[in-house]
Amino acid sequence: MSRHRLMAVAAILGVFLLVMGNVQLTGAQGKGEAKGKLLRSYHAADGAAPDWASQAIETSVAHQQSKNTASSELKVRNVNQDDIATHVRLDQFYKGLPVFGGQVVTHLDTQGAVISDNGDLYAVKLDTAPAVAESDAVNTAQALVGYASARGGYQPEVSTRLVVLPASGSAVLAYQVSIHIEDGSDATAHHEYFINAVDGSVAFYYNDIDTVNAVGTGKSLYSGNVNIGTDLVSGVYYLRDNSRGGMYTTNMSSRTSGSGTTFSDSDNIWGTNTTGSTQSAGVDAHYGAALTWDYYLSTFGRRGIDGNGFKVLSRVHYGRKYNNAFWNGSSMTYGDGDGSTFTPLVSLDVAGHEITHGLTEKTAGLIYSNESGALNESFSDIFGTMVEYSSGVNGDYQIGEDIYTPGTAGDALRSMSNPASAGDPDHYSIRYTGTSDNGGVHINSGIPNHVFYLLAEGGTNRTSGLSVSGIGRTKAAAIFYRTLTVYLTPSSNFKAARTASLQSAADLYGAGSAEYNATAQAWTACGVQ
Ligand code: M3S
Ligand code: ZN
Ligand code: CA
Ligand code: CA
Repeated sequence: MSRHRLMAVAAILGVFLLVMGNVQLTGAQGKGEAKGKLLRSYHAADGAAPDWASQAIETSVAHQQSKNTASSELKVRNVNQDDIATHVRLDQFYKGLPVFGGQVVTHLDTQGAVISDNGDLYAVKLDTAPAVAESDAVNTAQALVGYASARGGYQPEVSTRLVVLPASGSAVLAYQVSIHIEDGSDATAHHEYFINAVDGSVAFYYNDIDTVNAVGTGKSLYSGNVNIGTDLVSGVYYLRDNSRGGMYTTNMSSRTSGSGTTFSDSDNIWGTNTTGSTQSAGVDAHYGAALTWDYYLSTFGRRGIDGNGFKVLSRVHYGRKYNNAFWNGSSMTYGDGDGSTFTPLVSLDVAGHEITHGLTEKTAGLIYSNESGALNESFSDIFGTMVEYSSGVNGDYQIGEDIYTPGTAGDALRSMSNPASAGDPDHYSIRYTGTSDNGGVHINSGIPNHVFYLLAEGGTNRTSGLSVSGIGRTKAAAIFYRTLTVYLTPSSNFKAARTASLQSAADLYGAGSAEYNATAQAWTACGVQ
C-alpha cells in the first residue's frame, strides 16, 4: 500500500454525527491575554455532538470527501474551538476496523470555512477476515514479552483488537495485542505488539511507556541528605538508577528469599534520616551502590563490577535483626542489625565492600578461604574505604564504624591503620592459623589491609618496627586495583599478591620507582616476603 499524506482516498466517508453532548466552556479571551485559548471542546467518546460542533464536523467531512477518492471511513474523535479557529479531528476506519495512525485534522475559521487541514490517511485494500485466531496472537506476544505469569502475584493487563496496520508495500490486517506491566520492576512497560492476522508474524512493535530518569533527594541514615538516581514511571518514582546500569534497591520487608519489592515513592523525596522510615536504609544502599559505580567508572573506566554494565540489586531489611551483610553472587543484601551489635548495615564502606566482593568474583575469583579468602576480604575493605573516601566526607581507614556497636563510640569492625585495635593481625608472623571464619578471612585480612594503609599513608608497622614512605591512597589504590583485576587468580596467596602488586607498580610507575619500592617495603614491613 502506498502512503499518501493527506491525499489518500476516502470514497465512502461514514461520519457519525451525534447530537447533544459534553461542552466545556473554558473561558473567553480577555483584554491583553495570549491568543489560542481553548473555548470549548467536544469528545465523541462522551456522546452526541452539540450543535456548534455538528456543523464543523459536517464541513470537515465534506472537505475530506472532496479531496479523497479511495474507500475509507472517517469518524469524529473530537472538536476543539479556540479563539482563533475550530479544529475537527477525524479518525480513519476501513470496513469498520480502525486504521492505525490514520487521522486528519481540519481547521475552520470563525465563519465555519475550512482554512487548512493536515494529517495522514492511508489507501487500504484488503480482506478483513483473519486467518489467525486471536488467542494465538496473544500467545505469540506473551511469549515475546517473556514475563513470568503472576510474578510476585502480579498479572499483566492484556487487551486485543483487530486493526488495519499501514505498512510499506501494503496495509496489513493485524491484532494489536497490548500487554501492560506496571509492577515496579524494570519489566514495567506497555508492550504494543501487532501480530499479522494472516500469517501470525510480528508486523510492528513499540513500548508505549515513557520512563524518565530523575534525581531524588535521599534522607539517609549515615550520609546525610544525598542525591539519588530514580526512575519516574507513570507518575511513580522508583529506586532504580538507569544512568548506572539500571541498579535498583528493594525492600525485603524482613523476608529472606526473593528479590523484594523495588522501593517506590510519590514525591521523589526518600527516607527521613531515621529508621522510622523503611526508605532510609534503602537510600543508603542505593547511594552506596551509586558511589561504588562512580568510583570504579571515574577512577578506572570500569562500568560496573563486570566492566560491562552489570545491574546491581541491593536488598535491604533482610530478615529480622540480621547482623550481616553479604554478596550472594548476584546481589547485595543488608540486614537491619539487632540494634546493639549493629544498626542497619548500609554504610558507605560496607556497600563498597559488598559490591567489591562482586567485582572480585568477576576478576581474580579469589577463593573465600584461608589466604586467598583473606585477600578477597582485604580488597573489599580497601575499595570499600576508597568508596567512602570518594564521598568527600569520611577519609578514615576504619571499616563499619557507622554501623558497629551504637553503644560504643570510636570503635569499628576492622581497622586498616591499626588492625590490632579490632583484634586482627598486622603482621604475617601473628596470622591466624585456625579454621574458624573460613580460615580467618575477616582476621588475616588485617595483614594486606595494613600493607595498603602503609603504602598509602606511610608509617611504621607495630610488630616489625619497619617504616614505609606513603605514596598516597590514589596511587596505592591504582596498584591494588591492577593487582586484583589483572594478575591475581583464585588460589593466590599473600606472597602471590606481593609479586602481583610489584608487577602492577612496575607497570604503572616503573620498576625501581618510588612507588615500586614503597610497595615492596609495605609488604616487607607486614612480614610478606
Ligand atoms: O565485613 C563486612 O560485612 C560483613 C558482615 C558485617 C558480616 C559478615 C560478613 C561480611 C562480609 O564479609 O561482607 C563489611
Ligand atoms: Zn566481606
Ligand atoms: Ca569507614
Ligand atoms: Ca560503635
